[in-house]
Amino acid sequence: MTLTLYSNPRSRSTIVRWYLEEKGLAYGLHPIDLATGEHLQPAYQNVHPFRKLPALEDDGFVVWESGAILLYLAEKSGEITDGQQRAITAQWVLFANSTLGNGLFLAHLREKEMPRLLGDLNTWLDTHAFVMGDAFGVADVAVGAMLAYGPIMAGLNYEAYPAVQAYSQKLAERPAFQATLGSR
Ligand SMILES: N[C@@H](CCC(=O)N[C@@H](CS)C(=O)NCC(=O)O)C(=O)O
Repeated sequence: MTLTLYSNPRSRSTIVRWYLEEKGLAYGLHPIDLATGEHLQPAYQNVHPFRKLPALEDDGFVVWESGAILLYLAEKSGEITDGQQRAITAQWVLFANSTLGNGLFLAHLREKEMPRLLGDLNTWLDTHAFVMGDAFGVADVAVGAMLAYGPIMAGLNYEAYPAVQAYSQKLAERPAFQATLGSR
């Protein structure tokens, strides 16, 4: 076992677990207790200098930030194979973790940003089965996770955006989702 995910069910480590399960990669969990502040202790600061979850260790190599971890695993699993694909995948992962996440979860942005972002995403998904085309991939984990957290964390619903709602439902039916984010 070379991959160790520093995790807590109430953190974005669950997004990484979803992708690990999708790819069938063997991994171990190193649970970190957020409630007792275990992540704030010096031992964990040696892993993640900013003392946040998640972080991933691969045979002594450490990477943190959930989006960077997803991109690392997409390369490792062979999903990303060339530079342009890497750029477009990073585009969607960064969009999910910054633009979309902020628009959905930062209260001062939501009123202005959420209708526009979800409206445009709805238009995109009207003609794309998955965000990068016909095949499910890591970009769908990043975007799908933000959409899945919407109802859980902010009471959002996507009724006004039928293609977004259908996409989110389609992702939620995946066994790897149900074993991870869907059972949190
Ligand atoms: N943008 C970061 C967010 C990291 C983050 O804020 N993690 C939260 C859990 S989801 C955390 O560690 N919170 C504990 C704290 O800030 O003390 C990522 O995607 O990895």
